[in-house]
Parts: sequence; structure tokens; C-alpha cells
Amino acid sequence: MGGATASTHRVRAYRTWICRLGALVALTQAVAAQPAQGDRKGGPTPSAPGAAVYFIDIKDGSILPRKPMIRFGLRNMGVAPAGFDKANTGHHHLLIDAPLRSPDERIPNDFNHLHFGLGQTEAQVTLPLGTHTLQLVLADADHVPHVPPVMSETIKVLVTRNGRRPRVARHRDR
Ligand SMILES: [Cu+2]
Repeated sequence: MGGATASTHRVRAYRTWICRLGALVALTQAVAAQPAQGDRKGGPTPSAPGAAVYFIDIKDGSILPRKPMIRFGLRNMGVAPAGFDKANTGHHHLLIDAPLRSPDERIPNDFNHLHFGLGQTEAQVTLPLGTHTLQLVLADADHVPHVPPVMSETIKVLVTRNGRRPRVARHRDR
């Protein structure tokens, strides 16, 4: 009796997981369709003219190990811890496999939206093997992006076991 219930539960959990995987794929595809940065509105806090966030040593197409150290660059604004309300400052957020849905709302706090509320300017993150999208977004004391939003391009990276380009498989059986 108990075994049957547990088994049903497992099947449900598996289905839920498949649904989530589908949602993740849809999210990743949505990244390509997001509007240009200039079209976006932000929250109540103004950003400084010419402000920009960027990845310091990785770029679109980079190949990373599973626990890369990611460094956050910031131009024309300063870093302040979350909750510290001072003009022209903010803290970094790393979006993994997730587009910024609402630039005028608080950035969610979950596996896909990492907050660096202590004012960190680099972080070692753990990424599953495979292809991922990464984006940096600066946000104000309340975790809401500035207006206009200060965010990096969305870059696509490949995570491999050793952080090197995978070898091309050869067909030896012919
Ligand atoms: Cu935050």
C-alpha cells in the first residue's frame, strides 16, 4: 500500500520535473526574443549616465568549468550592500538561464537569480554541465533594477568537466 503510494508520488515528481525542464527550455528560448536594452523601463531609482555592468573575463561562447569564479565589472556607478540606499549605487545579480522578466520589479531570489547583497564583485558559482545563459543586472537597495536598467548582454557559455573545449567525437567503427 505504502509502496504503491510512494511509486505514484515518484511518477508525479518525475512528470513535474519534465514540465520544469520544458519551462526551462522555453525560458532559454525566450532569452533570444527579449527586447533591446533601450526599450526597458526600470524601478524607481535612477541609474547614472553611462553606467554599465559587464563580465570581466568571460564572454559569449566562453567554456567554463563547473565551479567558475565570475567577476563583475561596473562602470560609472558604485557597489553598495543591499538595503544601503545611496545615490548611484547598487548590488550585483547574476541571472542564470533566466531573462529579466520585469525590470520594474524586485529581482526574484532563487537558483536562477543570485543576489550579491554584501556588495561582492566576484563569486564562485556552481553550474551544471551543458549550455547556459548568464546575465548581470545591477539593482538598488530593494533589489529592483534602476531606470534605465543597468544590465549586461546575455551571454551563452558551455560548462564542461575540465573547463576545456570538448573533443570532437570520431566515428571509428567504419
Ligand atoms: Cu538583490
